[in-house]
Amino acid sequence: MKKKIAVIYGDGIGREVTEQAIKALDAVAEVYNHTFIYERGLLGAEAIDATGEPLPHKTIDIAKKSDAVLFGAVGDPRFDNNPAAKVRPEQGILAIRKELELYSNIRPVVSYKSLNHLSPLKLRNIEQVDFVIYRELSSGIYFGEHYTNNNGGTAHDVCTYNVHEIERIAHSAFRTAQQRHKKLHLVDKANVMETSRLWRKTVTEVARQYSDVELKFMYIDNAAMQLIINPGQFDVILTENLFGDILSDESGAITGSLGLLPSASLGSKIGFFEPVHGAFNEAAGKDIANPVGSILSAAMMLEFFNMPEEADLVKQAVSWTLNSGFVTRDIDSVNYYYTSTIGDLISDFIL
Ligand code: GGG
Repeated sequence: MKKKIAVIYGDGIGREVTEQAIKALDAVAEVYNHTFIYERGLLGAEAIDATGEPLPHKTIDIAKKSDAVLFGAVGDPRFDNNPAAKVRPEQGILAIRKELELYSNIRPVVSYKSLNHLSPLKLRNIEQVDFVIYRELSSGIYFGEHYTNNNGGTAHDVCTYNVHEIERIAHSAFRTAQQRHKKLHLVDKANVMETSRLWRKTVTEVARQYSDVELKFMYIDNAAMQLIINPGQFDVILTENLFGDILSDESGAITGSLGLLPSASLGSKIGFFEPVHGAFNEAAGKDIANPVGSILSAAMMLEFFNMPEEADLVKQAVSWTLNSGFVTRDIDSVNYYYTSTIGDLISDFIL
């Protein structure tokens, strides 16, 4: 099979982790006789430096002409607390999600027994967690109006949702729950927020079409605690944009490192694949970042290409590598391996 993949490194450690994912994809291509053609685009601070814009038109064109996008990370401290900055790198990632109509951000959280000692799982005698977060990606407070008035003394971030936006991701999440353990938690703040009450009403309606799935409601504050004390109760978590962003980073603590978590962002056409972690600029260029989140994102891309066997092989390679003690510095600060070494081990296993 032949596939065109847009590669966007973005900022910080984006380049070095994405290069390891490409190594894994190249190994898969060799074993299964596929052809993956890569084309590079710019986004984030790297794009602002080169063109003045966080998402140049050329990148949008490259992405739209591809079957999928493999993305690294966005963010650069030069733009933090800088009132003179007219654009921010993060505007690039929000804009490309809108351009590609990516509304469903899927973040699987699977723990590795050999890393349980790093997480609350050990303390609570929990052997393994395996759940998936469905984060709404194209609306909510991220895309509402952001403005100040009263001479900068008052700030506003507007959160808006409509029924259509909720329904489309709810259907995706329920379909996934049907193929898993048939449990879905809607996480919201319906005791306070009007948008959350619309989520409850709409999701309750959608649930009628999925009578085999058990639907439960949970407030975000409770969900944040339950993820630590009893993560095994979750199968599919469905939530809005901001809550999903926060809960998925928290889930990094459950697996032992945020660097392990992958994601897929899907909409009507193109798939967009990126690790959950951000740009971690302090580590950039040092070959110490964890490439597993990016490599597992490439595995999700293979699933999207309808290559389940290939995706499983990548996941097996990751499990073997971690369970054999080959880990990066975020997991073991004494006996650690470099980003590129982990990438080599994983691609060697695939080959
Ligand atoms: N690879 C994920 C990433 O770069 N995250 C940094 C970030 O600020 N993302 C904004 C968001 O995910 O909404």
